[in-house]
Amino acid sequence: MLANGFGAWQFDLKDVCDEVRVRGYVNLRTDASDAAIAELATLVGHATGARSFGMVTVRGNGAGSWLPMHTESISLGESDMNELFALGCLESAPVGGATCLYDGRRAAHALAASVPEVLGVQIRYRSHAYPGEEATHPLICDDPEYGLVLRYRSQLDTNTVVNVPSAMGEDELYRTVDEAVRNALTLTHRWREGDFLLVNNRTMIHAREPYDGSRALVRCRYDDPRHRTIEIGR
Ligand SMILES: O=C(O)CCC(=O)C(=O)O
Ligand SMILES: [Fe+2]
Repeated sequence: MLANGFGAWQFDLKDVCDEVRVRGYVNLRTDASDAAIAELATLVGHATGARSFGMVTVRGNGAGSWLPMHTESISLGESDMNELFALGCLESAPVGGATCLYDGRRAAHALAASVPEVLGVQIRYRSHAYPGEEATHPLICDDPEYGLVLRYRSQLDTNTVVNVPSAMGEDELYRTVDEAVRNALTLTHRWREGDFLLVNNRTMIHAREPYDGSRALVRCRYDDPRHRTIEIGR
């Protein structure tokens, strides 16, 4: 299917599905409005087989630090975690604010080879945003489609390492994993208004750079059990 109607931009929705599965992300373009982003999110959801998505505007005014690297919705269990999410740009920050994507497969393979004691590590994740929610994930997950891949969120008070490797303390564990993730940097996405960055949450880890000024993104989580704001017709 070829989708038209987003200015001069055209894309093949089959390519979008392949790109996001194989490469882990794809950037599309639309107008920088809630309505245009919702329309594109619906088309993409239809093509990728999603049943619904939830849309939230994430608006900020300056941030002096990184948003820590994470797998989206990691406080949900493996079967409920969003497979795909997208960020649509309403307003890009004047300075900084890039979203970085890291290849969780590359990080997992590197860790498994160089620090095999992390293979048994599990981390329990809770969330201030969703009190009561918690899920325990193996740090290195054997995904039926993608093989060894990282499920991860950097050190936070809502993380609990279930079994710290005896040879390393918790701080060293996080330092080691953070470094492996940074070494798997795949994309530094500098935003343009109207960008729609679709991300494979089963393979990619993401983070956000510090920034100055105002910045607004629409976050669409597909098949999110907590937000099914928009149902996608079949
Ligand atoms: O602002 C960004 O670039 C990413 C935001 C994000 O990761 C989130 O809200 O989960
Ligand atoms: Fe996120």
